Amino acid sequence: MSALAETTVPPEGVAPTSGRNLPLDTRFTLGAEITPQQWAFLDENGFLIFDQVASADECAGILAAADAQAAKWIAAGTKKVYGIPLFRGRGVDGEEFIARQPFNSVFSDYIRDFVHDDRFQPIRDLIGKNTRVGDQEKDGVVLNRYLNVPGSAYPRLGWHTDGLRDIVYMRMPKRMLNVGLHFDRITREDGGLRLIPGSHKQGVKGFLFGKAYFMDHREDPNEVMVETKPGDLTIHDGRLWHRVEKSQHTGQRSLRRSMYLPYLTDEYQPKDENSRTPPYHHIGALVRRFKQLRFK
Ligand SMILES: O=C(O)CCC(=O)C(=O)O
Ligand SMILES: [Fe+2]
Repeated sequence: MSALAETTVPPEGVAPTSGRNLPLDTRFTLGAEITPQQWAFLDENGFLIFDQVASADECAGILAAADAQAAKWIAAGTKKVYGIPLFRGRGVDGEEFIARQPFNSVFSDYIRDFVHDDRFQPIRDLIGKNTRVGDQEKDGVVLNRYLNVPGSAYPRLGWHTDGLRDIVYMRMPKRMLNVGLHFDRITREDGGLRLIPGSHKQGVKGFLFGKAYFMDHREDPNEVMVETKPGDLTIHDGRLWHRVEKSQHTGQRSLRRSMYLPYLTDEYQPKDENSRTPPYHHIGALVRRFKQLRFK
């Protein structure tokens, strides 16, 4: 897999072996630095869970800001922002609902300040030197709202790696870690994030053909469910296979929200009103339209 991503580099002078055999549901604490144990766990398993990195007030502030922006875009009939489609579906009462909302840190100072906060510096250092927040690049800071209701655009998300997107952007993926903030208490019955530990080390063939991208929703014997509390932060390697399972509940009780923070190291490529829609979003939009037709 060396052609697809640089390997992680351990902190200087450290032989990080002690994190390799920890239980897969280990919850770490984010401090001023990534510890050798955390580094080793990430290298071995391809992910890390940090316990409650955001406070309840911060979670509420972020969601309030994103919801206010969503209401504006719904009222204005906005379909795309900087070329990226808003995934629009139905909410709990059949109302218009944005399931995947890009560029949140451009439209809210609160979210912008949060994602630029110093507490994320250790994570930025883990990704690379001179890591920046891609506020206005790729899809920006993305908020996902999963809901299990008729007509939902996004009750679940099939197996994928995030690195494939870079291939679709027509270049080799850089080392990429996906950093996700979680807003809801999620246990197995609530669906949520499932991932295959160690699958980031599978080689190019596994990365490309390990599963049918986004089509396959089946449970994997090696998958791990990631339980979250509001404010938890997860990191996963861009080559790791993961999916989001549908909630066993319906309606408001099924709501799950996650926000992904793009920390980037590659060439600066800001987007604006004239940016084109990347090809994979055209395909995604067709698939969502097809699924929604079945509910009509
Ligand atoms: O909602 C999540 O936690 C995962 C989302 C995801 O995998 C993605 O958007 O690529
Ligand atoms: Fe993903």
